[in-house]
Amino acid sequence: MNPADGSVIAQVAEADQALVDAAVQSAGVALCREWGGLGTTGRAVLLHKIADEIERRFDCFVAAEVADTGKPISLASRLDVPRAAANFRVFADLIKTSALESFQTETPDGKSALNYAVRKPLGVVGIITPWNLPLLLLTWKVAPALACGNTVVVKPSEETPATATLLAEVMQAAGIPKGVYNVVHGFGPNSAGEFLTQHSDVNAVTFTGESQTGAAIMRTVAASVKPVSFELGGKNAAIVFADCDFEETVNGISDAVFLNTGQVCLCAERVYVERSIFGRFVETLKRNAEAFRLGDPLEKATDLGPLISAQHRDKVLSYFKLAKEEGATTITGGGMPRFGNKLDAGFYAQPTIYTGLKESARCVKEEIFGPVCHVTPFDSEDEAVHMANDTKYGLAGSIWTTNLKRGHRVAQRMNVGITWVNCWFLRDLRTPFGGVGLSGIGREGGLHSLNFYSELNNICVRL
Ligand code: NAD
Ligand code: 6OD
Repeated sequence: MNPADGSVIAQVAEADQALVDAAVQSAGVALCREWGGLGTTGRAVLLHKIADEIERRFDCFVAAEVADTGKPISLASRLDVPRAAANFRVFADLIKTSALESFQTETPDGKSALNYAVRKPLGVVGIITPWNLPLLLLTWKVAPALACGNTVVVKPSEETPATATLLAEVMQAAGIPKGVYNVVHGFGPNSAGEFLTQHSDVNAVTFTGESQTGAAIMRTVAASVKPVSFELGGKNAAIVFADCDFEETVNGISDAVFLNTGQVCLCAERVYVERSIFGRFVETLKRNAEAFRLGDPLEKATDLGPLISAQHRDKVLSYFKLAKEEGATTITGGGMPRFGNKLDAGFYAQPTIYTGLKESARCVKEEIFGPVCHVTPFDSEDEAVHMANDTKYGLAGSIWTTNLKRGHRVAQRMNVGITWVNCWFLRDLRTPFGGVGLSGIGREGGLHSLNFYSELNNICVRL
C-alpha cells in the first residue's frame, strides 16, 4: 500500500516453503559455479557495476522507495538511493585493499613458524530487513556479503518489497551470475522470514529490525548454531549542554527526532537539555517542529511523509494517548494532521514534543519509532549521563556542546555503539556500526562487515 493515501500499489507473491527452498538451493549451487571461482578483483569489478546500474536507474529506485515507504522524494534522492550505490562501491574497494594478520612465531626448538589467515565466504547468507530504509539497509548487508564471496537470499519487509526486486534487475544487468542474489517475499513468522532463518542450508543470518524479532530469530537459528548479526531497536538519547551552538543544535536535534517521520533506528526519542536553556530550547524545537511541511511525498518541498502503515500509525497514536495518561505536557502535536484531500486516507501523525514525564514512564522507556520526543531538563553532567544510559537499549547517542573536552568525555561514557558529537547520522561506512543491550549483537561497517561475512582460516606453516 502507498502509505500517503492508503491506495494499493501492487500485489506481491508470498513465498511458501518450497519457494524458499528453491531460492536457498539456487544460492548454494551458485557458490560452486562461476561466482565461487572469482577472486576479489573480479568481485570488486562486479560490485562497481552494480553501483553503476543503481545510478543508471536512480529515478526508478527513488519512485519505488517513495511509493513503498511514503518518505519524501527529497529524502529518498539524497539519502536512500545514493547510499545504496555507495554501499557497493565502499565494499568493492575495501575487499581489494584490506589486509589480514600474519605472525612470525618463534618455536621452542629455536626455529619458527609463519601464521597467516585467509578469508573464506560463509556460504549462503540469509538477509532479513525492515521497512524504514529498505534499500539502504538491504544493500548495507548485500554489498559486503557479496564482496566476501557469499551468495544471498534476501527477505525484505512485507511493507516495502519493491526495491529488493528492482535490485534483482540490477544484478542481472550488472552480470552477476544466476543464483548469487535471490529474493523471497513474505511475512516473518510461519512465512518466508521464518522459513529462511530455520533453513538448514543457510549458513548465516543477518537481520535488521525490532529487538523482539531479533530474539525470535535467535531462538530459530540456535538449533543450527548459525552466526548472526543483529541491528535492532533503540531509544536513543541526545544530551544538550548550555554551551552548545544553539541554532545549530536545535536544527540538528530537529533532524535527529523527525527525519523520515522519526522512523530511523538512530532517531533521538529522549532529549536531555541543561536547565538554564531548557525553556528556550523547547520553544525553538517547537517552532521547528511546527514549520515542517507534512504532505505529499512526491512534492519536492515536503519535509515529512506518513508513517509506514495504518497499524504503525495506530501504535504511535497509542503512545500519544499513553503520554497524556502518564502526565506529559504536550508542547506540540499529539494527533493526526488534516489535509482536506486524499492524504487524509494516509497514515500521517503530527510532529510531537512532550515534556514533564518521569524517567520511568513507558513513553520514556519504550521505542515508539515515530515523529516524537520527550525533553527533560538536567542540572549536571553526571545526571545527564545517568539518565541517558538508564535504558535497556544502546544503539546511538548525540552530545551537543562547544566544550571539546566535555564532548569527548561524555561521548566515552555513553553506553551505546555509536555516539555523535555536534552532529547526527553522519556516516563513514568504514566505521563500526551496531548496538549494545537490546540494540543488537555484533558490529557491521568496514572491516567489521568483512569479518562477519567471512570465515577466517588461520594457516600455520613450520619453517
Ligand atoms: P520487524 O522486526 O517487525 O521486521 C523486520 C523484518 O523481519 C521484516 O522483513 C519481517 O518480515 C521480518 N520478520 C518478522 N518476524 C520474523 C521472524 N519470526 N522470523 C524471520 N523474520 C521475521 O521490524 P520493522 O518493524 O520492519 O522495523 C522497525 C524496527 O527496526 C525498529 O525497531 C527499528 O529500531 C529497527 N531498526 C534497527 C536498525 C539498526 O540498524 N539497529 C535499522 C533499522 C531499523
Ligand atoms: O547508516 C547505516 O549504515 C545504517 N545501518 C543505518 C541504520 C539506520 C536505522 O534506521
